[in-house]
Amino acid sequence: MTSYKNDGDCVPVQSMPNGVFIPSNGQMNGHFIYAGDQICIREMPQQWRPTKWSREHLDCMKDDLIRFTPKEDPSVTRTRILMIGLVGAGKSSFYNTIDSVFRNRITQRATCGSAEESLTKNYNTYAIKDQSGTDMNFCLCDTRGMEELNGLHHDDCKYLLDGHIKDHYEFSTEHSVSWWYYNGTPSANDRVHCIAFVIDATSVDVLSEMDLNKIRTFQKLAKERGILQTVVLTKIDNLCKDVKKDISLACSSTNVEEAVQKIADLLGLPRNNVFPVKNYENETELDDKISILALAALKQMLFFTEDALQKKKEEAEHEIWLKQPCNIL
Ligand SMILES: Nc1nc2c(ncn2[C@@H]2O[C@H](COP(=O)(O)OP(=O)(O)OP(=O)(O)O)[C@@H](O)[C@H]2O)c(=O)[nH]1
Ligand SMILES: [Mg+2]
Repeated sequence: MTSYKNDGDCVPVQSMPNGVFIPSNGQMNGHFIYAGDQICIREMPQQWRPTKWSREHLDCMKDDLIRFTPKEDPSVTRTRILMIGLVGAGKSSFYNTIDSVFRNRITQRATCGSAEESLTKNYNTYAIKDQSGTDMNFCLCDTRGMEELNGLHHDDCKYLLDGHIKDHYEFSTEHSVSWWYYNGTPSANDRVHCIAFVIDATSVDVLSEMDLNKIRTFQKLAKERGILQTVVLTKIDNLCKDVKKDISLACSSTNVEEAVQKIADLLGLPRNNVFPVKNYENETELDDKISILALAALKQMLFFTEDALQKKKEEAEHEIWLKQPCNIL
């Protein structure tokens, strides 16, 4: 057992994965900080969203996702998550981040980068494979970013949610989907079950009314269809210097907490539908903390989608019950 100097006191340290220590009295969690050439220990602030940062927790989430099967609606065998957001928000990078975690290396299947216009032009459905090469029971759908003046065509928004748009369709701001890419008989699996609004955390304070209205158009359509709405709040590393250095501080950073609260208020969603993440973008090696935030977001989205499907089923059953002649007064 080692001990380190903590404001004059010697704190016995039990374990130190990635600079995090658990003192033997178990009463305090902390981080090493470097003051000049001295190592000190700073107490870890209270987390506003309690999160575990261990490798065991990461492996556990991976297993949960590999085993995940939608159960609430028997006709749905693969949960479809649609990523919607402004240009450069990090939609394609979020898919790459999830794919990287399961492939055990940094991957770049979806093209990402910075440009004035959206780099992603097509509708791309990405299945994610487990380590045996089998597709898991969820998919992430990437879309063209909504530009300042041009959004997705209004009809395409509805068609997307209802599963009418075939994979690889190239979005146009001028016209809606052509018959070639139109699926006239979508299955339950083709329909969208969860929307992830992908939003750059540093843009939350400066989102224009025009941008918000584009998001709200989708929200209205999602609400009419009982589709779950969530937010993936990206680039939290650019929100706070401490978080950039150590992603595990995301859940104790007041900057991140405020951004989560703000976007939840703007979109009228519960705070726990907002998931702060940092995508893999500069890294060449996996980092457990980045992976933990991404998988926590995905896992919660899938579980909440199950709840939304259950609610929809109950509402449909109630509708049928109401229509029975003996129940009409
Ligand atoms: N620092 C940081 N950069 C990020 C993060 N996520 C994405 N980026 C960078 O942001 C830029 C845009 O990311 P993309 O994933 O291409 O964004 P997009 O939403 O798919 O953009 P379009 O397809 O053009 O609409 C890229 O340069 C990414 O490397 C993040 O969490 N942190
Ligand atoms: Mg993209």
